[in-house]
Amino acid sequence: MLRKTVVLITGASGEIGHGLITRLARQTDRGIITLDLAPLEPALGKLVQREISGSILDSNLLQRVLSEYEVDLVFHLAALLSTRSEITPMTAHQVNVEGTLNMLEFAQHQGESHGRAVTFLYPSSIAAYGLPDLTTKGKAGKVKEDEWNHPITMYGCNKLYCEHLGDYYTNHYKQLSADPVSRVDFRCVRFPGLISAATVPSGGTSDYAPEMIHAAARKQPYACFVRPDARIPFMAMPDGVEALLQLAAAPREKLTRTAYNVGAFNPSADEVREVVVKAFPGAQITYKVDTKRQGIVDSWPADVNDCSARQDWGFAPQYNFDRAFSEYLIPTIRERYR
Ligand code: AKB
Repeated sequence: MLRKTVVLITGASGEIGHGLITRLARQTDRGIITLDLAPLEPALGKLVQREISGSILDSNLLQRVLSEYEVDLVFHLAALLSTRSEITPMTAHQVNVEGTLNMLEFAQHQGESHGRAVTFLYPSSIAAYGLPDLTTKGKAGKVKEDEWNHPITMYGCNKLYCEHLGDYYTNHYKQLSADPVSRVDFRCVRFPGLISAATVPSGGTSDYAPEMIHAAARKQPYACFVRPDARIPFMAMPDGVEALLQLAAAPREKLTRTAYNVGAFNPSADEVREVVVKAFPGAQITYKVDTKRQGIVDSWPADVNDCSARQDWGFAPQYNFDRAFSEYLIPTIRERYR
């Protein structure tokens, strides 16, 4: 029996999955299958060929997917984010590392079964960086991919290691065997904090910015857990989704790296607050700094150098700080809570 050729999205019911399914369903004629513990929103469920309920840690389930479908593109989005990972580091390691290893093996076996490389898209994060103190962060400026790779969080360690695992599967897989054949084409975007108008994040440390906006739109008070001057890069979700799709479509020979920084704007927490208060007059946003979560944000760069992504595969975000708020976040979020 012929297997159906499909795109597989893990962790599809999360924030990136939400945007990716909507956008991908418009552009691909291949079916989309999803794998997640949590169900998709009903409207998203209608856009996919099959919604599989289960875990990336379930090898039997992955075997069944392999026998039924010919997958040649994987978006492996399933992960525990940085704050949640600090609460349950062992679970984070299982999901973020062992889960990713399972998915890389799955991709290799898929590729072996149909004879082509499986393109494997992996969202890494600015959490892969770790700057030792604020003076260094201030001096570092736009951090390049190979600088400051000393993450201080479980999640950051998981992400950085999985970037290397992906590189191993693509470039060094079973290098001592007589005839090693890698069937995984691993490509990775290091995302800044992503801000979506459609979903509220959970479990991340960059969540203060999206939480501030969604709380103001819902007329709820919000106490921001970082200092007003805390600064990291952010990106509007449509640009994040576009980055994944662009990198997936890039000719392999153009790629000079495994992991690519992507950036868009990098406001301080107070600059976000100002724009939110202007859009939602009366918004009650105060500060109640959580020194431990602040420590994590302080270890992340204030900005990233994304020249390689721009040069190699034409990354060009559509939303700067002003446009992200005036044309995407504020109107869409306002509509959402009307
Ligand atoms: C988190 O805060 O954990 C994520 C990230 C920056 O990767 N949003």
